[in-house]
This record gives sequence, C-alpha cells and structure tokens, in this order.
Amino acid sequence: MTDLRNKIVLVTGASSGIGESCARRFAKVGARLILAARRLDRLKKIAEKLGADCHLLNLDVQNREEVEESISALPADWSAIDILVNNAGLSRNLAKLHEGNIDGWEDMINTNIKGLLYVSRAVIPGMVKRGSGHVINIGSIAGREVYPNGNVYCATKHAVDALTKGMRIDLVESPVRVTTVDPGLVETEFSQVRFYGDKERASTVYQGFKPLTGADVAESVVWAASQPQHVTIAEILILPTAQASATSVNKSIG
Ligand code: NDP
Ligand code: 8X3
Repeated sequence: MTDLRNKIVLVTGASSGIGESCARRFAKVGARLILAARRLDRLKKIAEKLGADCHLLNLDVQNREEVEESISALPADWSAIDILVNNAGLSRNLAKLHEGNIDGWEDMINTNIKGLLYVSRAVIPGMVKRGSGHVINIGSIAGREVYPNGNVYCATKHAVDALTKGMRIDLVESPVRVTTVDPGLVETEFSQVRFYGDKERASTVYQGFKPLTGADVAESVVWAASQPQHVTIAEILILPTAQASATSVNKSIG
C-alpha cells in the first residue's frame, strides 16, 4: 500500500462538502494538506480543527494567473505536491438549454473545466519531474449520463471524464497515476449553489432517501490514493443505495 503519512495533498474546493471531507480523511492518515478555495475564513476554521500540517491558498480556480502564481509561489517545503484532488466545482440552475442562463454556463465551464485544467497544468509538471504523483479528479454520474435540464453541467462533467482519460494516456510513460471518482447524489452545499442560495429548494433534492455524504466520497478518494504504486484505480462510480442511475432514485425508502 502507499503510505500517505507526510504526503503533500492539494485539495481544491476544500472549504465545503466533498473537498472538506477529503481534507479530514487525508488528515487522519497523517498527510500534509494544502487547502484551496475562495473562502479563506472557512479554510482557516477547517484547518484549526484538522490537527494536521496545513497550508492555505485563497484561490479562485477560474483565475488562470492566480492559479499559476499560487502554485509557483508555494514555499519549498510545500511545493512537491504528491496528490492533487481536483474537486472545486459547481452547478448553476436546472433549465432547458434554450432557456438557460448564460452567466451560469460560464461559471460552470470556467470552474469545472478550465479551473481543473489550470490547476492540473500548474501541478502535474512537478509530478512528472519528480517521477511520482497522483491526480484524483472528482467527476460525477453527470459525466456518464445526461439528465433533463442538466445539459451544460453534464457537459462539463463529461469533459472532466475526457480530460481524466487524456491525462492517463499522456502520463502513461511516467509513474503518475490518474483516477476519477464519480459520485451520484451527495448532500453538500452543491444544490444550494445550483439554486443560488435557495436552501429550501436545495433540501428537496435529498428528501425521501439517504444520500451520500462527503465523507462517503472521501473514503473512496483516500482508498484509491492508498493503493500500491503499481495499481491505478482508474474509475470509481459511487452511488447512494437508493440511486440506480442519474434519473432513477427511490425516494420512498427514507
Ligand atoms: P460544495 O458546494 O459543498 O463545495 C464546492 C467547493 O468548490 C467549495 O469548497 C467551493 O469553495 C469550491 N469552489 C467553487 N468554485 C470555486 C472556484 N472558482 N475556485 C475555487 N474553489 C471553488 O459542493 P460539493 O462538495 O458537492 O462539490 C465538490 C465537487 O463534487 C464538484 O466538482 C461537484 O461537481 C462534484 N460532485 C458533487 C456531487 C453532489 O451531489 N454534491 C455529485 C457528483 C460530483 P469556495 O466557494 O470557498 O471557493
Ligand atoms: C452532482 C450530482 O446528479 O446533481 O454531480 O448531477 S447530480
């Protein structure tokens, strides 16, 4: 198994949900954490409770210059990133494509695709140079299926799927591993962001069944990272037991 003690793990979107849970789970196994997000106040509170060696990055992954500068300016004892968890992401709205909000599209494309690309482009060369590293992308069931009104969000997660496969091909000559962890419905702030802060509407998404938690997903992420160096967990699809596909959810089992 790969010993994760003292490994340097960069988690984007560590201020909430799946990213925050990944930070907690990696901290438990003794990793050192670079926590990145726009809400630095939240990162500070999370870091205080982690009991792990942490470095905080106030980072908007949409901002290409900010990403390049933040990664290249990491202090020497934080610069050799072992594991990159490309988690920062969001959805905006549910609407038919021809009625969609174009600003929301930009937000999703700029975060889920371009943000992931900027961070990957800044971090992976160091991994290749050092001959070691692991990139773990947080995809989605929405990267495997398209559901009604999910058009652009699903497209961004299909793009993440293509980029994961492309990275794995391009890195085959190096020991750097590439994994995608693709969750179904996880109760986080995801739906609150999708519905622009409407908590009541967001909560209805998870009513009537037991959704995944961020911790459930983090367990898969850390398990994939713990495998021996010659093992790549290429893809994990993780669903609540009440979910069988993007559109098939049994909302009557509580
Ligand atoms: P949350 O809304 O709880 O967390 C999203 C995280 O992304 C926050 O920490 C947020 O931090 C960060 N983020 C958003 N935009 C940016 C940005 N421009 N720059 C830096 N960080 C950013 O949602 P989840 O935890 O659910 O989402 C995490 C990932 O999981 C996303 O990629 C999402 O698509 C994916 N996913 C979620 C599922 C779900 O059902 N919840 C299912 C499948 C996949 P801040 O606002 O502080 O910048
Ligand atoms: C998030 C899960 O089903 O809302 O990727 O797309 S879903």
